[in-house]
Amino acid sequence: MRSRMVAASDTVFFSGHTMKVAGFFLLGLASVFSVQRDNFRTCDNVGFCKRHRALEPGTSSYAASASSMKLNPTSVSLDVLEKKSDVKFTLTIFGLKDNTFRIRLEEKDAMRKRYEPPVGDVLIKVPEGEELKYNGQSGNQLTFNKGTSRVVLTTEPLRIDVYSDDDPVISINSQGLLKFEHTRPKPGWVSWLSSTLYSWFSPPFREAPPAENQDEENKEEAQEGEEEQQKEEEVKEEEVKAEPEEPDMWEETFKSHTDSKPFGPTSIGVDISFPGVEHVYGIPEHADSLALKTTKTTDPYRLYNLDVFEYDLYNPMALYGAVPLMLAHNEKRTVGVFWLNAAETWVDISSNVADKSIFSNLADFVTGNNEIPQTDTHWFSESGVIDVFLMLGPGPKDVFRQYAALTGTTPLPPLFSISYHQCRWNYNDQDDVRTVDENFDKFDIPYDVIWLDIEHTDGKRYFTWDAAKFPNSIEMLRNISSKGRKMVTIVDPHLKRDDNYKVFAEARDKGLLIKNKDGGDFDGWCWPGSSGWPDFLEKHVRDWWADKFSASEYVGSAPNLYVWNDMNEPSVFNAPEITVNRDIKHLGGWENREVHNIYGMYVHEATMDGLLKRTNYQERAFVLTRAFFAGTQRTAAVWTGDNMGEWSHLKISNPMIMSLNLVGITFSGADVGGFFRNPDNELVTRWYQAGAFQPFFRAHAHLDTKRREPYLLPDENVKVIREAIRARYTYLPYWYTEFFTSEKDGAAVMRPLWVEFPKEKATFGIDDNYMIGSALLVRPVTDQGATNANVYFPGAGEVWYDVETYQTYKGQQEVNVQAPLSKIPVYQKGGTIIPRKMRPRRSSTLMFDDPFTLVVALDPKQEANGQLFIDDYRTFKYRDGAYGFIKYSFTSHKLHSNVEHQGSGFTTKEWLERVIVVGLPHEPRKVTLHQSGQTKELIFTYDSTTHVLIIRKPGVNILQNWTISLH
Ligand code: NBV
Repeated sequence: MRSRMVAASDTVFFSGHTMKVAGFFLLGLASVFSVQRDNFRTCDNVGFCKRHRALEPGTSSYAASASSMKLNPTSVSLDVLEKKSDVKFTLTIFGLKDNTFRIRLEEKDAMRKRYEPPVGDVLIKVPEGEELKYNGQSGNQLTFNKGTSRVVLTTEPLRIDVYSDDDPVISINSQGLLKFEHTRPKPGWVSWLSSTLYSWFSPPFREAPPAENQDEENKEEAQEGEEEQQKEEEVKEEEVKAEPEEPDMWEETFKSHTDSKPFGPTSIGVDISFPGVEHVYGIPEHADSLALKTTKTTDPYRLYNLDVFEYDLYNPMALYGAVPLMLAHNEKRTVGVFWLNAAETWVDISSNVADKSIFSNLADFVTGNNEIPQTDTHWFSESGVIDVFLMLGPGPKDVFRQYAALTGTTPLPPLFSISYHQCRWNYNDQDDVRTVDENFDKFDIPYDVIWLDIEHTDGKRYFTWDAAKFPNSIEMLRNISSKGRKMVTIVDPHLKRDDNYKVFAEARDKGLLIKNKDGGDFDGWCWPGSSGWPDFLEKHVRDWWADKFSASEYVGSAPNLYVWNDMNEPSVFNAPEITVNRDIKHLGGWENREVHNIYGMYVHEATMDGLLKRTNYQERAFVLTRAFFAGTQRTAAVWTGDNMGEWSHLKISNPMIMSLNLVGITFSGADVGGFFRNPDNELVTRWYQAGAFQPFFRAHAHLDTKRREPYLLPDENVKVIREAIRARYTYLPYWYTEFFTSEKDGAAVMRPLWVEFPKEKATFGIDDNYMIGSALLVRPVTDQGATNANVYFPGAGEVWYDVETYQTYKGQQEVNVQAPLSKIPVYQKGGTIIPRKMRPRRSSTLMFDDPFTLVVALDPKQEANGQLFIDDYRTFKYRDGAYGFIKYSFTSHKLHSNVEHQGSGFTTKEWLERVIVVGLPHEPRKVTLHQSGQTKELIFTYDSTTHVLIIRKPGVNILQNWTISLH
């Protein structure tokens, strides 16, 4: 049984636990575990989705005028005319640094400004231009060159083709699906006037506002003005040729909610094709396979930040976050398309290969066999402008770098945050926290962070504590801090409407809350009951929020307390689709429909700023967010929300997290164990094994679930889970180094195999094997009762080593390996060197000074390379150079340590306690260490069956140059 909250007229939300809020009734319902689909709109009941989807490929009615061309050193702009309506647009093509183009299409004489995320918020800066050379006109085609790429613009019908080294790689509007719903007066002057008056109160409008208080005389003038305006409108209606109006253009109703749409239809859309490509990826967040599917028989993939309760798998429904970035990949090349738009967006995908297999008869299929594959995508958003970045790779890591140059990277997380997190809704009180903390020690299981969910507050008033349950939070925080541990508390963005709740009262009094369509403070329902939401789009509101995390404002907090932002889509129980109404107003005058997908990012950004402020930006911090957008990676880690304790959800966690990694959100994970339901011991155990090898590693569970802290399981499971968590800790130096390099180059940390083996077609559709960095291959077991697993070992000529047994596997083959419950199939690639720390401790902080083990896995040429980044594991001093970066190479029987960077007086106590050389065919006679002109003989053991050499106690400080020779 579980409970469900329903409004009188409308099912609004499942609370999942018993609570009573005025106006709502709680019903106990028998369990039917799947999403309540009718809470969410499908394309069929979204006006603009229907309108764009109904377009048939064909000739575009848009034409560019070559004579209007304005050439600039790094860009070109032209007038574009939509011929049915005579509406004019401006098309601009920008050449950008590093094999990137930008294409913008804006309405020329728009009645109302359209929202674009301010530079600095999504784009980290104005992207750097690069020379775009005009190469002349031939017929109706204009060509522009940049490096080895070129853009061919066909003026009529408008079409843009992008070539890389003479190969066509991206084509825009080749199917003629471009549709830009221009701003227009509402049909009928009365409603036009009312929408205009309405518009006068909002900054984004072009028209100057009228005098504030019209007196009687002015009224007459106003009337005349109205008549004039009416005439103007008639003229305009003549100028702008009549387009068929559809009923949902000026108002839309979903369930009991009516969207007033004062500005009418404003959507934009266009088709983008990838010739030669069969596989496209990205555009999270969806609970779907990594390689995106054709949407011929489903809805398009939807991007609209939503709190979807008990989400279903393998479908294109929207989830909590949105990143409109797609990667298209084939054996030759990877390209990326970033659709910079914060409004609701849908993406249709069709493929001449996939769709053929769905629809065609056998004959078609056979005759079509030789066709070049092509994936066609169709993007449309409810508002905004068309602003598309084309990143031409040519490799996956080039696209990561190109996208990182636009939206930034994940800053190096503090070490504790990539360690293990123990969460639950809820740890009930201080005693509970103490008991959990002690049990981890008693059972020798490391953990770094314990989390508190909403029940820890005084009546869901964030930044407060329930005084009866947490009478002395400072003492509690001090206790865990003595073992280097931290706490995370939840801070949601809804503020209880309670005059005595300081945070709310302040927000209201200072006018910081989002408004309803009529201008009053928006009042919605969430955990605390009637609530208000700060308008995080405004910098001054974010600054105000950030200050709430100071020690004096967040009473009972301490420096080792970090924060979790949930419900920041935002989730509103009694509003359409469980989020704010589209026509609510932000303080800058924007409607939520224009900015919806970016709101959550501003919430976590302000939270991160608050945490950093506490130490005057000296110590790094940690924030977890549920809602996200392009740029989220800069200030928060992401988790995949309310999954279920089911095998299928364990399985999908891998492609979902990989998908986030592909779009720069490298620090991401899923609730270990599954949020809803009671997973059995086997599932919990397998989930720990998977989570230990995913970037963000946190166990979490719903309030109504049975306790499942790892030590509560039967001995057999505790043992396996302990090993999995410990394995995570041994690999922390490797994770940390990967996060450091990813901060620089934006590379995915958890990578699909094709990122490392881009030419190997067999990897393109693989969801369940992945790489961490370029050295570790992981294949978590995600099937109930499985004692074997199929592992795909990529790379012709590569050799892979089982990290526990050192058994070897050749590349480019699938092998069914033994995987009993105790086994996590993890393999190190021959040719790599991985730094580890093998001494089990209670938390990562206690490992700061621990010695390293280097695992040298030799390739068939008996060579290997690796690297290690070290710093103080917690501050920003590494940005001033206070860190060590060491390169390792093994060649000609010698292992070299080469300190590439040691700066700003950085030193460390860490040292080298062991070197394991794997794949060494013969036992050496002697092993010596050479350092600063001195030679020392080292003790070692060699196993001739596994071909593993273990060299003991080189004893050197880790930040030194030395050579170990095998004789
Ligand atoms: O705050 C309660 C939960 C939280 O535990 C979970 O992780 C979030 O995704 N929260 C959602 C609200 C309600 C869930 C039914």
